[in-house]
Amino acid sequence: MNIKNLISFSIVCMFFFSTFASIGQCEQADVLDITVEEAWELLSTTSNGIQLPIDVRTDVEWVSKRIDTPFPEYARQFEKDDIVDEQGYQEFLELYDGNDVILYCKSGGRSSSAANILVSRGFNGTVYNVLGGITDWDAAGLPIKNGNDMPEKPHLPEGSEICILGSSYDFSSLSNDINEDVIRLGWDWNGDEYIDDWTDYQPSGSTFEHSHIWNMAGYYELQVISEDIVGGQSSFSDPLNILVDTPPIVTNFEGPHDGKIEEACEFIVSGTDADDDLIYYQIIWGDGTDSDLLGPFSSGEETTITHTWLEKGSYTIQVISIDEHNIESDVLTHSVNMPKIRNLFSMFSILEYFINLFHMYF
Ligand SMILES: [Ca+2]
Ligand SMILES: [Ca+2]
Ligand SMILES: [Ca+2]
Repeated sequence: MNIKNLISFSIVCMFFFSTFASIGQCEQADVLDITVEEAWELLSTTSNGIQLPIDVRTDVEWVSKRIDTPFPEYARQFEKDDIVDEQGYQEFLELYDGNDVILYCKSGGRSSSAANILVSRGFNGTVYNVLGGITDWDAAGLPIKNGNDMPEKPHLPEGSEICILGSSYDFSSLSNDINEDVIRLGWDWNGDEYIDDWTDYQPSGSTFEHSHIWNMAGYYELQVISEDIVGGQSSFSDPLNILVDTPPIVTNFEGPHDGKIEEACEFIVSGTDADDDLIYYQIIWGDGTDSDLLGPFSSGEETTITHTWLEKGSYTIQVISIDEHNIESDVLTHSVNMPKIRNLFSMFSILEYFINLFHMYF
């Protein structure tokens, strides 16, 4: 190998070395160790991004004492042993993948190993480890919460007490936590004390909203429960009693489409209600007058009603049915014509005049 070849070979070797070295660096675990003061700086404002502090200690340690940082960077718990476990790791990903997380424990040991597990498994987000853990945090005089009280019973839910089957309705409630912990509300839509939906965590005292669709008619007790981030649960709220019901349908409106003024026209109306509720009818005659509320009738029962128009013209009759819970049907329409002979005659005369004019000139 001459000098020139030797130099070329050396350059190629240096290139490969540097390339592999940099690939190696990219894959290298990259936990960022931070002091408690640096952690507080990150967690006391969102102007430097949102970081989620995660306590990796046991349930008992978590409940007895934890760091106190403001929403939305409030402390939450996920035990180190659960992060080690494959299923637990998947749960961790579902909650926090894509977020920057700050792990802490009592003095930094468990959080360091949990952080290294996350990074080695390719967790998508920056992983910080708090050196010295909650011990140093407390010693530095940073905010701490000790023990836990359960949140207060949530307010009676607000929302419609009569809901139409298959339609979406919004409900709201609120609850306070004496420790000012973030809380979430659990919604039990049918009073069986099984929580059907949880909201996301919000600060204590926030108004929580949730929508729901019932797919079976009947009476329901809607109640909510409040749970703080530490796991303390309130009792259930008082229930909001809700009737889920079906609107009636006007199935038939039978009668003439042509009539004479000052002569009564007779119509037959009937409707049904899937809940077998009693139903009423109201008819808007199109001439500025409405019928009285007719009824009550059983579902499917027919009734007869007459109306007399006093002026010539075309009228659109609107018929609605209302059930005993005041739920209205869709509108059914029926057109009636009270002939306008003279008007029609004059219209035809004008038309005839224009046709003759056309023939004269073209
Ligand atoms: Ca922040
Ligand atoms: Ca609490
Ligand atoms: Ca009904």
